[in-house]
Amino acid sequence: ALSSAARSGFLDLAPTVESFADAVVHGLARTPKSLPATFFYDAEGSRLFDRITDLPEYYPTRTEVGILRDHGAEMAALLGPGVQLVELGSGSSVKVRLLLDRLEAPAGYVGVDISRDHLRDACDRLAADYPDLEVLALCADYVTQDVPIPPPTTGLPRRRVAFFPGSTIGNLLPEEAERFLAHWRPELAGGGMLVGVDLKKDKAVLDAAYDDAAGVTAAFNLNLLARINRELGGGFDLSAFRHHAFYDPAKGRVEMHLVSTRDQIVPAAGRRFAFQAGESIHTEISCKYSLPEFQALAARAGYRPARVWTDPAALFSVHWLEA
Ligand code: AVJ
Repeated sequence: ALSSAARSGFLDLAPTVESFADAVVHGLARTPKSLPATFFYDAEGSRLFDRITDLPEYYPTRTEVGILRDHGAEMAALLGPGVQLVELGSGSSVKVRLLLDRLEAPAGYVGVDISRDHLRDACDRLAADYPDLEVLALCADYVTQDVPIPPPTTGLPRRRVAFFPGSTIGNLLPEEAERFLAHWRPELAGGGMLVGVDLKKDKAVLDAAYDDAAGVTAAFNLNLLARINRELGGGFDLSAFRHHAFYDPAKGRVEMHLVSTRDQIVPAAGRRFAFQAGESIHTEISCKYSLPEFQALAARAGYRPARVWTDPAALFSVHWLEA
């Protein structure tokens, strides 16, 4: 029998990652100020995000896991045997296991992530827990790079299926999400994509999900400034910024901001940045869709929206898009 080490590999497409310093200088020098949401996830930010997923107000994670538990067997039956499963953003080891446990003789697993160390850890754990599964860690920027997926060493898979859970696609604007889906379609032809998408709902529910009573999401947002202080010699006074997150029903998205509570000048990354009282740094968007809206977007990207599963309260959706 092959050892798990023999059945796991690593491939580096050497994504060019914008440095945190460059992102901070670019984002804070312009008007309105903004910072890319990708920089939330340092060690402290990842720890805070894990706490967010356990909050009573933050329904997406437990709801999506519930959908995968309740309908995973049907999903696996639909995908069929011999699937090569490609996970985009391989942070969520729990979710993909719910699929892997039910798939018939999967031809292989490919984890794609821009964060090299995180990716290797996640893939090593998966390879250890699934000794019969061929695991490949592929370091790449799955949004902007062309990512050619190597076939499993055992031969061509019956179908290739991308798994993109968590409503991470909501961090893209709708037109960016459409371009992203279109970009992946040729690589998935004959198979498809299984994608988790958060649904439009009552504003009060969404506002609470992104501004929880315990203040964990506020700490997650403010950690971006703490990270600038730690890594870039920043001088942010965290008590002079407040977390502001709200659902904009007209735009169909949650926006997160950090709002300066007073006029101030803050040194960071070798520069000085001026803030007026009430001025904000836009840190994240989280787009929400109705079922027909997302299906129409997927169709414009060239997919056939073949099946969708939701929870009984219709909070969250998992779409099967045939490529
Ligand atoms: C990981 C991007 C899906 O938008 O709900 C959670 C991130 N931000 N609370 C989301 C997040 C604030 C999350 N995603």
